[in-house]
Amino acid sequence: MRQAGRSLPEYREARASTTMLEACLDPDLAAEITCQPVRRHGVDAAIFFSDIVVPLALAGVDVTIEPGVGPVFAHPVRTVADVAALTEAGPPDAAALEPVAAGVRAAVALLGETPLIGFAGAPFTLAAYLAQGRASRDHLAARRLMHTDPAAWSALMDFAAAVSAAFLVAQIRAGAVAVQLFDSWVGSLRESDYRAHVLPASAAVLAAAKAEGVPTVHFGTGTGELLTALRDAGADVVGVDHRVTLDAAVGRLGGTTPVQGNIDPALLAAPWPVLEAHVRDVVDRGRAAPGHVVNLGHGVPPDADPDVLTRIVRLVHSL
Ligand code: 1CP
Repeated sequence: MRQAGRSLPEYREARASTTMLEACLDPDLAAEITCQPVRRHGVDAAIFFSDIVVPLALAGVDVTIEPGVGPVFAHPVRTVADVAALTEAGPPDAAALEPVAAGVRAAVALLGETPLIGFAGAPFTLAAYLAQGRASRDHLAARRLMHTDPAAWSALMDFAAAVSAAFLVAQIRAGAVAVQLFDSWVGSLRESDYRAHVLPASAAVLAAAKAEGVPTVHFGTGTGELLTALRDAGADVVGVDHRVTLDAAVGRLGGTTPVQGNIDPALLAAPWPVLEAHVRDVVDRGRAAPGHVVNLGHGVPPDADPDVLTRIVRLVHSL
């Protein structure tokens, strides 16, 4: 999860002479990078190498991914006129998404028996970048727009949902057998705002994926207060970050929802006995759920030791 490949020397080598977006749109390169963590760590599934802003770029939005920064947009979206200019061309169609579909097909061919998970950014998280123009700490530009101009917000949510759904459907039709919707920054909202101004758009995205017949995972950071809302948006599995223990999350979800998570990325740097105890605790607490996908609570730090990740995978398999 979260730019996991960045910690691998083979990733940095493969990426050496390309920009991030070029790499995402080069099907053979994207497929190769997708397989690297599977080969090295022996994980049970691959996540497609791409980025949440790729379908926006393919919709004609002026965006780059800056090293060490993340997505940067030339024209932050703050007004109805900005939203109108943004959405004029509509979401990317199947032809525009062909580099993504080709990358998924190539990855599926290389992976053999190992399943491929597709993903997309959820409408709020896409809007957080679009409104701010880049990463932000509290996503104030998006949260302001929601309340200062509800009509512009609603049009932005509709567009972001269409982009997100198109990206997922392209990956599913090309061979992804499950998808994860990343609403990484939605934990900045109170539940009432989430349910009123965001959930319908995310529900539309998850419904589009479900209509293609694949299971869905829904994840955000800092979402302890939103776990039931994330489930109510229509997800089969709810991702949990490191802030809430899995048994507590399962309790909040009523005991019937499978969960994903939630090894604390900070502990990857801890002495092995400390990390091992934490991983065992995560697996134990996950047994409270009807299903548990073991994962990190959020992303792999770029300076993580890849051998530590391999050791975690071995330990989890042994359990
Ligand atoms: O782990 C993988 O490599 C899988 C592919 C993947 C995924 C699932 C990438 C490649 N990005 C993503 C999702 C993504 N991108 C999310 C959702 C997950 C999460 O919460 O991290 C988000 C928020 C982004 C946006 C983004 N793209 C950021 C974060 C910026 C911020 O606001 O803090 C960054 C740094 C990127 C660039 C990026 N995306 C992916 C990689 C490998 C990189 C680094 C680029 C590089 O190596 O130069």
